[in-house]
Amino acid sequence: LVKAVIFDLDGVIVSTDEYHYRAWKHIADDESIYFDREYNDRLRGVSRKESLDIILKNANRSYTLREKEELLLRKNDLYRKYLEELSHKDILPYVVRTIKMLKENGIKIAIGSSSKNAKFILSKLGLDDTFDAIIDGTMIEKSKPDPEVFLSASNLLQVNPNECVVVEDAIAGVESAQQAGMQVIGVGHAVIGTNITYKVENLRNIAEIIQEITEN
Ligand code: B16
Ligand code: MG
Repeated sequence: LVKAVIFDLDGVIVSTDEYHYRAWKHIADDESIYFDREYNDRLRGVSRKESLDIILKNANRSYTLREKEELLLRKNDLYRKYLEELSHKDILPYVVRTIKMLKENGIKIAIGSSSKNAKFILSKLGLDDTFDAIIDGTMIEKSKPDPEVFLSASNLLQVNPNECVVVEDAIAGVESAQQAGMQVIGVGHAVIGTNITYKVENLRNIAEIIQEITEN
């Protein structure tokens, strides 16, 4: 039985993954560190701090804690500038329809994001009052692939993990959901190599997939 669907935010509800990429690319270029879209896929679902550590693996010198703090601030400032421009029209295709369908069927919905900017993004999209629960990067100790974010969401919803379905675009997020004992629907190119049953390009057929999971 499916009683709740927990959505990842960046890359599932909205294409902020592209803005993360541009902001990190800017930082990497300034520091003369190699960075491309393939590297960016490794940052999906991973916290800001851990993302920087992954990027700095390509640097030819080491960075002090203070320098790292400064880079993190700069990256977030750049990223927030992109976020300022967000509005309802940036919600990805089929998202609004999916949310409506789930609500009509009495299925609870939540957000499970590693981002500390999640609430700001949701308000920009006009989705602040849409979800039954929101767990974001400010509320967790361990980022994806740790299951904490999704377990906290199911806890807040008061739904058993095995009755939750997670919708994710990141390998780290898929692992997180699997460790939480939840079903996963993978979205987009980054999860193609994972061993999950359901992989989609967008949320178009989510209703049918949830129906299938319910019947199994
Ligand atoms: P912030 P999600 C994640 O969000 C992003 O996928 C990841 O790229 C980012 O580093 C992380 O949030 C932290 O974001 O810098 O805004 O705190 O996909 O879990 O919704
Ligand atoms: Mg994501």
